[in-house]
Amino acid sequence: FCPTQPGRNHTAVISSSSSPAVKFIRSRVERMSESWIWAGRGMKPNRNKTVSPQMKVLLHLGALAGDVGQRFEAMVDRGGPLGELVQWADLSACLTILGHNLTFSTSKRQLHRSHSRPLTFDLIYTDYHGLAHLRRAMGLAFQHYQCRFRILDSFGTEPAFNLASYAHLHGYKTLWGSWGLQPLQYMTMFPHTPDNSFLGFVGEDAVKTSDEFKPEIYKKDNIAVVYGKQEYMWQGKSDYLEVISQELEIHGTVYQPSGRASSLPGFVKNHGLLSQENFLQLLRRAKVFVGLGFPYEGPAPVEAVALGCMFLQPRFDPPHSSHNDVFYKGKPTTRQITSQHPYSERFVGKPFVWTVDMNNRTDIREAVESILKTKVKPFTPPEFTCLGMLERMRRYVTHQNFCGNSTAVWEPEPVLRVLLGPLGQSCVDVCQRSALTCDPALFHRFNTPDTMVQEVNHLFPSYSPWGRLCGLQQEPLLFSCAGSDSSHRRLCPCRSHRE
Ligand code: U2F
Repeated sequence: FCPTQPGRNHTAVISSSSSPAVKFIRSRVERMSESWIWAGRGMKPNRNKTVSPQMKVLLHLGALAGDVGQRFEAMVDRGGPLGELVQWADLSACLTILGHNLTFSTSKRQLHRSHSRPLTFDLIYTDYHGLAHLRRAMGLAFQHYQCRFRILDSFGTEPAFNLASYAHLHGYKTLWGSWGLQPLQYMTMFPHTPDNSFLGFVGEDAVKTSDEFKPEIYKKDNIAVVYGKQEYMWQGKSDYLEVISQELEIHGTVYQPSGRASSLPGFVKNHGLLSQENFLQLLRRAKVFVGLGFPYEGPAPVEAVALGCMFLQPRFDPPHSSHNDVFYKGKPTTRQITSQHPYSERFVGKPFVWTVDMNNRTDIREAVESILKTKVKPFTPPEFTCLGMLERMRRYVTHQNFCGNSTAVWEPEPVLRVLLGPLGQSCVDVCQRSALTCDPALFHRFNTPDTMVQEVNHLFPSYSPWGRLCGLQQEPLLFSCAGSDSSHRRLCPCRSHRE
């Protein structure tokens, strides 16, 4: 099962295999195995033609362990979040294809067993819950070995929240942050900020293992599938759905507890929560996938577009953020969420993604009419294909080394363009406006103590027009592409990138 590096041994220790979460992961990996193998065979050899060393990797799924795990497991078959499981499944398939040796752990107890004792691994992928388990299991060694950790962190952790002392002093203390890791050790579900590493998942269609497009598989009925596995997500959305129902038959996949009457609008054809395979089958028949505003930033819209649907979703004006939204409150990010799925809105866009004012019937109706006049082919952004994920993970595993003194700079070193942004803009925005990307590993090239004052401040290096002061960053852990405020003009390390 290892086309890229034949002859290598793999042991994937999958425990508690009867748990609903592990079952979900296992069935996803099995369903997609052909696509993974096919993509593995299609990978170009490493630039320098060397075989990268086989790593001993521990995957510790902290969210499935202990009391938190019991609550998570209980929700898997009742409409609870599955996005994280999608990522774990794809990460384990991807690392297997790359030839690494995996051990899978889903309980605190397993961390004390000899086959999964953390100290014996080159790399440890875990999540925020798992970090706490590892600290307990590793004792004093935790500090020493933390450079080997990689944290699956869907929504991201910005540098200002990561450094405990700084977060405490400046009001960035949250429930999750403050571990003081390198910001690139946090791996996100979408490319939120280049301060973190973008892990992603695979959205492509497993049926399409070769490049040819088979239109007969995607024969569309006049139906819309609504995004929302639990009833509460539908509350207050009837008017919006009613407008859509004038043109399309509305289908749902909402978990329905037995013996309880449904509160969904009468025009909805509810299938109940479906297995992932059946859910994807339904999307294959649908013209539109309809976002209700929650859940935020999940995998389903990418899957829908990959299966030839258009995604219709609400715009958030004002944007949602940790300041005004209970879900983001306490998350270590200052991101402003402009719609249910900002990645799709920004990077995919029309004709695949339509973002509307949910309270404006004319806006909704016009979007639906335009959608019905539009034909799209299944589309998967390259970064969400098996091949894209394999290439990205190979580069991370080979080049990201947080254990030495070196900062992770890609080879060959990119050309740096230093841009001075306007007040209030982050370096993510400043670089993006010039079709470049911010690279936090390049801050050190111009953050040199010539004439500038030095300070510990996640907005530095920057220029403040009021005091006419240039400021340098003193603490490398606070180099931040994401930081912005209205009194600093950020000085940004931008470089070109592959679209
Ligand atoms: C996100 O979690 P969710 O689980 O709500 O994310 P979704 O985008 O809804 O989908 C996760 C998977 O569930 C599958 C579907 C997706 O791959 O194919 N599925 C299914 O198997 N059966 C069905 O009937 C319907 C969908 C996000 F990922 C998390 O990080 C967040 O915590 C959560 C809340 O924002 O949203």
